[in-house]
Amino acid sequence: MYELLDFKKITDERGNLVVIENNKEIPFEIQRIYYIWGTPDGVDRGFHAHRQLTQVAICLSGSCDILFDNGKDKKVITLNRPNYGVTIEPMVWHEMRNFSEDSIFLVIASGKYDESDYIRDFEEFIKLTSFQSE
Ligand code: T46
Repeated sequence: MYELLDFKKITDERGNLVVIENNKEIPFEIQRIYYIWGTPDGVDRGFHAHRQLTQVAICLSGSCDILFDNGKDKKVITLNRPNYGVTIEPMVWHEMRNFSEDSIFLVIASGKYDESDYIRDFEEFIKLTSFQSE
């Protein structure tokens, strides 16, 4: 449903540095980066799946939880280190919750923004997942 990524830290007396390159630390060609911060307390985001887009999310500062749902199983993971990432795969419903006040949520995406790639209706998502007919 997702892959956890533990980016290599280059640490010396000046602090830490993480390197992210196309098709290396990130398992695709990077087309877009966006980031989210200033999420008010108690506000959740996401609530959609992507048809084709693959992404990697990193909480550069602070923490947040992501709920993943593939139509059959649900998992919640916490991102709370700037050297940890998680893939957001196509056809996985995701909801971001519990953003800390200092959170900076960075997303690296395999494609340009395309609203037609979003499935924002949960019932439609469930219909489109093959698990429903099992
Ligand atoms: C995702 C999760 C993790 C754009 O115009 N261009 C963009 O590249 C993006 C990402 C968004 N927008 C517009 C679309 C909406 O009018 O910005 C507005 C907020 O987007 P949205 O409500 O989709 O934001 P989130 O936080 O619910 O979801 C975002 C990404 O959109 C989504 O792809 O997987 O973060």
